[in-house]
This record gives sequence, structure tokens and C-alpha cells, in this order.
Amino acid sequence: MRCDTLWTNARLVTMTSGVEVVDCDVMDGVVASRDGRIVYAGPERDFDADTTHDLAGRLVTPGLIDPHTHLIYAGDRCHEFRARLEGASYEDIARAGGGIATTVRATRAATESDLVTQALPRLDALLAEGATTVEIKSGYGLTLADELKMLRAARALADHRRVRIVTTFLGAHALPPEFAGRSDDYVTEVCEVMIPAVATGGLAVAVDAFCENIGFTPAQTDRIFTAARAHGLQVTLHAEQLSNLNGAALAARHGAVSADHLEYLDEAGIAAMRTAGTVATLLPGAFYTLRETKVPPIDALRRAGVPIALATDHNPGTSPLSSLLLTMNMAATLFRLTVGECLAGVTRNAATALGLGDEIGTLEAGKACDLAVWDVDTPEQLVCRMGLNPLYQRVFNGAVS
Ligand code: DI6
Ligand code: FE
Repeated sequence: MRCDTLWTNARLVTMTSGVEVVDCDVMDGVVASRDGRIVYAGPERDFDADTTHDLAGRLVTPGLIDPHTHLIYAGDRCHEFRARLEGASYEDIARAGGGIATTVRATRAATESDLVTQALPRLDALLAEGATTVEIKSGYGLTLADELKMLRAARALADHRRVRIVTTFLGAHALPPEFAGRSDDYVTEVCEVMIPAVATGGLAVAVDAFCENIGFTPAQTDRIFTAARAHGLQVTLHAEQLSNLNGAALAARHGAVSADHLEYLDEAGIAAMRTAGTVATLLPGAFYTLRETKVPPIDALRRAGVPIALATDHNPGTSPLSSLLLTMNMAATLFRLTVGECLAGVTRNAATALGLGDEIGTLEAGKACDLAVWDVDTPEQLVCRMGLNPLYQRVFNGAVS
């Protein structure tokens, strides 16, 4: 059989095992790609290849996927980190006009090209550890023009680097100052002006909201999701991060691809997610940064067979994290996920969380040939170590980059 590129002497972690029992079995084999897609991944087989990479026993996983980030923004909030170390709380800072509002001011003042320039180093950090797909949310513009600017900047990153960018409209991230005291009016703007414009412009595949006491109510979220679905967009939700508002169940009723954070998720929410096929995306970087103590209900999610994804939640406030390797380590240590669950979280289940389960996330014929080749012997070496980057080669759509 003919192929463009062949990787031989590989140890493959295909991530194709069943949904409920997550193994990350390792098998000796080869990967073959043609026209950017995997044509074969499995035990040694003969191919007539244009290019062959002998991997000398290195480990190959699917390219990593970060399914929840706020990578596009301007400015910096490390002074707030310092203030928190000196005793201020996240809420104190927000009430004093800092927090998300600081990033909104800086992002509104930035041009689209400023936003691209500022995001590239953050994206490069993810790519350097084998990421091939990154989801990016808007939500620091909060006007139609500024939200569209953020989404265009996110999409433009794919013109600068070899990566798949998936964009999500998060107009309901925070209440913009122009709408102080009028949150229902802002939600009307999101539903009647912003979502139609995002959908018409093809600038996002999904709509997200921050459903929380300090964010938007379940009733407002319901309006936003109804508008999103009417425009053919997927939905996903920041839910149950700081309290239980039954946001995950609401998201599941709208057929959400994922519900994210979920520290305060209860059994009813888990059952609704299971029925709807909604992925639980956990964000250990925010848990760590906020010194949260309530761990998401991992055992109950496992028992229900709800797939678990992991993401950096990269943002300048609650999760200034640009490492999927460290995200896996935190999920293992803080949430007690197994090594297999950690790897599934940033590959197969992350793909499902983005509605891309047929396209990426496993090493299987027919999927995009996105690979991460690692200088390690076992999957646990990827999850156990902190601050060491063993990436040997990153492959995006069949091309080494
Ligand atoms: N939840 C969070 O933790 C972040 N956004 C959200 O909806 C916070 C974002 C920030 O502080 O800039
Ligand atoms: Fe987030």
C-alpha cells in the first residue's frame, strides 16, 4: 500500500479503547498518512512511503487537544496575583473594578493584530507540548465589534501556526459596564444581535456562557442557548464552578457538547449529562489557582460513564496555565484521575467535547493525522513529571511541524 509519510518503530497509544474503562494500552507498530489523514495505525505492515521516520521505539499519542481556553486577550493581570498573595480575594479585586473588567478594557483598546501578537507566545507554549487543536473563546470584548474582533483574531492564529483553532462565542462571560444593572437587556443584545452576527459570519461553532451567581442566571443562559441552537450553533457551559445552579442539566437539555468546571455538580446533573452525551470538561488549573477545595464528583462521573475531558482554561485571571502536560499532572494529583483518563481527557474526550469526535482525538484510519511523538517509554512518564517537556515531534495534518 502506498502512503505519503510513514512512522515506523513506534509505540502507539491509539486511545481507541472503550468509553467506560479507559486504558491507554501501548502497542508496537506504525502510522501511515496520506493527504493529511491517517490511513493506518497498528502493528507493523509494509508500505511504500515517500518519507519514512524511524521513531526508534518512541511513544506516539494523538496530537493533544485543549478544549477550553481564553487564549485571546490583551494585557496582563499578574499584579492581581500579587494582590491575592497579600490577602485580597478574587471577588474583592472584581468589586474594585479589576478582574475580568481589567482584561475587557485592555482587549477593547487592542487591535485585532495586537491580539494575535499577544496570543502567539501562549499558543506556542501549547504547541511545544504537542497540542494540535486549541479551542478559544471570546468574552473579553462584550460589544458586538469587540467580540467579533476577538473571534477573528483567534481564527487568524491558524494563519500563523500549523494548528486547528476551534472558536466559541462567550458574549455572556461578564456584564459589560454599559449594561450595569440591566443584565436582561444585555442578554437580549447577545441573543438578538451578537449570536446572529457570529452565526452569519461563520466566526464560531459554539456558544458558551458563565452560568454562576457572579455571572448569568440559568434563565438567562436558557435564552442564550435557545438563540444559539436556533442559529445552528453547538452549546457548551461554564457550570457549577463556584455553586450549584443546575447549569449542567440545563446545558444537557439543550444538547450541549460539554459542561465545564463542575466542582459543584450533583447526581441529577450527571444523569442529565449522561443522557445527552455531554462531556464533563474539568479545569484543574482554575481549581488550583483559586485554591478550590471541592473536587468534581469524579467517581460518580465514572460510574455514569460520562466522558471526562481536561483543558487548561488558559485565562489571565483564574488559570494562567499554558501546559497540557501540567494539566494532566494536576488532574491526576488533585482529582485522582488515572493515567489513561488523563490522556483520554486531552485526546479522545477533548475531541468529543468539541463535537470533533469523528475527526481527531484517536489514532485511527480516516482521522486527521495529528500526532505527538514523545521521548518517553510509558504514558505515565507523560503524566508524572512536572516541568519537563519530552516532545520529540509534532505532526499536524500529516506534516511534521
Ligand atoms: N470562569 C473563570 O474562572 C474565568 N472565566 C470564567 O467564566 C475567569 C476569567 C478571568 O478572570 O479573566
Ligand atoms: Fe473558562
